[in-house]
Amino acid sequence: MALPFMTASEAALLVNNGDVVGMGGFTPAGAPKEVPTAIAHRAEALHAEGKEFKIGIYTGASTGDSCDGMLARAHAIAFRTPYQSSKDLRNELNSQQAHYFDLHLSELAQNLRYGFLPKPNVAIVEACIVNDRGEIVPTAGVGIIPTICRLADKIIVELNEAMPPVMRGIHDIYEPADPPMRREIPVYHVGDRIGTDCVRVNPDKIVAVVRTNRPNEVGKFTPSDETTERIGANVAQFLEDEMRCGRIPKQFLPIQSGVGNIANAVLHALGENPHIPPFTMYTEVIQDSVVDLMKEGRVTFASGCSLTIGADKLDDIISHMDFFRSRIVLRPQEISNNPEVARRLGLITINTALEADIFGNINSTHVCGTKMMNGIGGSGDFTRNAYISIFTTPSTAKGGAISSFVPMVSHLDHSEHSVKVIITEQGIADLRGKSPIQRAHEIIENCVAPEYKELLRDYLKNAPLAHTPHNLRLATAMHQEFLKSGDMRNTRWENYL
Ligand code: 0RQ
Repeated sequence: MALPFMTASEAALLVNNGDVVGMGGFTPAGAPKEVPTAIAHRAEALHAEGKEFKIGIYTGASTGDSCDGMLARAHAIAFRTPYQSSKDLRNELNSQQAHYFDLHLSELAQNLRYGFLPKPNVAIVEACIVNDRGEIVPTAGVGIIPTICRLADKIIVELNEAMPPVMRGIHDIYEPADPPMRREIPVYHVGDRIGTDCVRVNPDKIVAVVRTNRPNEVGKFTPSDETTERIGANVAQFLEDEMRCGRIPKQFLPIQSGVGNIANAVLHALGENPHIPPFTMYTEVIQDSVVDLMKEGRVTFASGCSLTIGADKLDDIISHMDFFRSRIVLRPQEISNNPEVARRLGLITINTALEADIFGNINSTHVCGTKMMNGIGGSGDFTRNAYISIFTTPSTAKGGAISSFVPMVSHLDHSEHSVKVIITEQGIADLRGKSPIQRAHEIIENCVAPEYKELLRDYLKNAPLAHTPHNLRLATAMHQEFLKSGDMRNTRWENYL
C-alpha cells in the first residue's frame, strides 16, 4: 500500500465542520503545524462565504502558534481541552467564543477511552517516521498520540523532515488497560521501558501524509533574574536540608518540575548544589536546563512526555543520539503524569502558583478568579501524589501591584491538603503538620513580600476566632482593590468591612 502523500491544504479538506480532532505532541514540541494552519485558512474561507466551520480540539498540552494561535484567530474552535498557553486562544476562551474545560493532563486519554468526552474522529500527528505497516514514530512530544490514533477513523500524519528518523528509540509507547482489567503501570525506576518504540495503527486509517520541514515553535527563555535565582537557591537549600535531616534518602528522589523560567532556575540551582547528588527526573516537560545538566552528569536520566527545548538543544540531542537515547525516554502523558507511578516513585514535585493564600491553597489558573491563564496542566497529577509537593512563586507580580499571597485564593486548583511547601524569593514556608493559623504565620513571615506582611497580619486580626480564621467580607478585598485602583497595596480593610 502506498502512503497517501498530499499537501496540507488537501489534507485540510478531510476535516469538516463539527469534527472532533485530536492533535499529537505536547507543548509546541511535536505538535502538528502545517495542517492546523491549513484548517484555519479553510475556516476563514468558509466563514467568508457565510458558512459555519468549527472543530473540537484535544491536544496533549499547549501547542505552537501555527495550531492554537491560527485556529483561534480563525474562530475555528468549538471546544478545547486540556491546556493551552496561546494569547489569542486565551482571548477566545475568556470571551466564551470557544468552550474550554481544564483537565488534569494524565486523565485526558482515559476520559476519551471511557467515552466521557466526544470521540475524536480525526487525529493529526507529527512523525519522524511513518510507513505502510502503520508504524508512526512521534517526534519531540508524545501527548495523547496512542489513544487518538486508536480512536480516530482518520489519521493525518505530518512527516517532519526537521525531525530525523534517528529519533526512533527515544519513545516508549504504552497504553494501560481500562478498569476493571487495569494493573499497575510497571515503571519501577524512572528509566524503565514498558512499551514499544512507535505507535502501531491500522494503516488503512492513514488518510494523508503531509511532508513538512519545520522546527518546533518552542519559545526562548528570558534570562533568569535575581528573583528567579533566589527562588532556585531557596528550593535547593530546602532540599539539601531535607536530605541532611534524613527526610529525603541519601541517593535522592526523582524530580518533577513544571515549565518556565522559575523551573529552569530551580533546576540550575539543584545542578550547582554540591550536596545534592546526581539525580533523575520523572516529569512531563524536559526543558533546556535538563540537557545541560545531563551533559554535566548532574542529571542521570530524564523520563518525560516532551523535549520542550530550543532548536539548538534539540539539534544537540539529535547529533548525539547514542548518548541521549540511553538517558531520555518520552512517554504518553497518561504514563509520564501517572498518579500511581508518581506516588510509588516518590517524586519531589516543583510547580508554579499564580496565587496562593495564607492557608496554603493554590490558584494555578485564574487571574483574579475569572480569567483563564493556561490551565492546571500536570501540576495536579503530580502535586496530589508527591513525596514532597513544592509550589514556587515570586512574592509579587506586576511590579508589586499584586501580592501573590492573599487571604483566600480567588480560584482553587490545589488545596491545602496537597500542598506541603511554598517557596518564594523571600524564603520557605514548610506547611507540613501545621494547623491553618500556624500555616498562615509561616507563610506571612517567610514568603510574603515585606510591603504586604502587615496587611496580611491585620487580615488575621480582623477575622473571628475559628479553625480557619477568615473574614468573608474581606477575603477578596485585595482582589477588589486591584480591580478598582490597579494596586493591592492600596487595600484598607476598613473600606471593605
Ligand atoms: O504576566 O506575562 O503579562 O507579565 O502571570 O507569570 O511569573 O511569568 O510565571 O510563566 O511561570 O507562569 C502559574 C501561569 C505561571 C504557569 C503559571 C502574571 C505575571 C505574568 C505569568 P505577564 P510568570 P510563569 C507543567 C506544570 C499551571 C500548569 C502547571 C502555569 C504571568 O506556571 O500555567 O503548573 N501553571 N503545569 O505577571 C495576576 C497574579 C499573578 C499574575 C502572576 N497573582 N495575578 N497575574 N501573574 N501572578 C507544565 C504543563 O503542564 C505543560
